[in-house]
Amino acid sequence: MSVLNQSFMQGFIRMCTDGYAAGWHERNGGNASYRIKPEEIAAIAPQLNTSGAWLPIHASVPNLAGEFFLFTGTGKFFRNVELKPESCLGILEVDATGEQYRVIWGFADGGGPTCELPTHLLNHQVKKLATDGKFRVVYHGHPVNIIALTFVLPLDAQVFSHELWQMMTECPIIFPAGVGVVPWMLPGKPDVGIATSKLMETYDAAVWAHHGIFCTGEDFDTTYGLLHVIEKAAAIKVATMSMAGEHKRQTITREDFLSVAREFGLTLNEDFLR
Ligand code: 2HA
Ligand code: ZN
Repeated sequence: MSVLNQSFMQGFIRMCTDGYAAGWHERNGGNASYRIKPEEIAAIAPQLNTSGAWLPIHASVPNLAGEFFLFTGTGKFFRNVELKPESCLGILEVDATGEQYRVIWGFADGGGPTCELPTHLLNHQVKKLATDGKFRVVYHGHPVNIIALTFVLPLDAQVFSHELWQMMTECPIIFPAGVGVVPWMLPGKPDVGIATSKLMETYDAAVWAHHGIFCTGEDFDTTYGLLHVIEKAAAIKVATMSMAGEHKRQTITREDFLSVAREFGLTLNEDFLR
């Protein structure tokens, strides 16, 4: 079966297409990656080309040595992923030291993986360790409302988590750890990757001030769904602030959150309930 017909490829393309339709990927905005399962790589092995050069990752990911990833490409538009997946996407192999990668499929018009490669791989490394290998997806988008909130709320995980949880009853069930917040940093560099991956030890999502958000998860549905839920909660926050600033006539209380936690067996960060 061709690489393009594999179910992981189809799921990845659908996530990109849906993210574009949702408005999170203007021009070449956003990027995504998936840690491919050994059996998925085995199924396409004859179609991979391992003659390419090893290139520096500019980050150290020894825990990902020998792993394979599907990535969106630098300068590629999510809008085009479904039409030209073999140009917009590529499969990478990480070397035995976790310092280098090579392209073994895709990027047919040249180019390579997203400039956020270090952040993606550092996040994968943290999540692989933290979830016993379960998490396989890292997804970055530029959703309007979450970005808007980074101009008016303090850039603080407590405030963002608390406010987003309050906007919809299901939020604490979907992201019980809350969300991390990275201050404005230069994108596409190892430093922002290190800062983000440090937060991923605690959270499944990290807001990037004045830029966007990174979400991680087990599969495409839950990772896409996490970004979707956070952005919807942010939209409700923006709507309430547009009507009444910081004023809330009523809201979900600390006791309400605690009863949700009891009912669903969640451990909510107590600091974020204040
Ligand atoms: O253009 O979103 O963060 C891709 C990006 C960089
Ligand atoms: Zn971005």
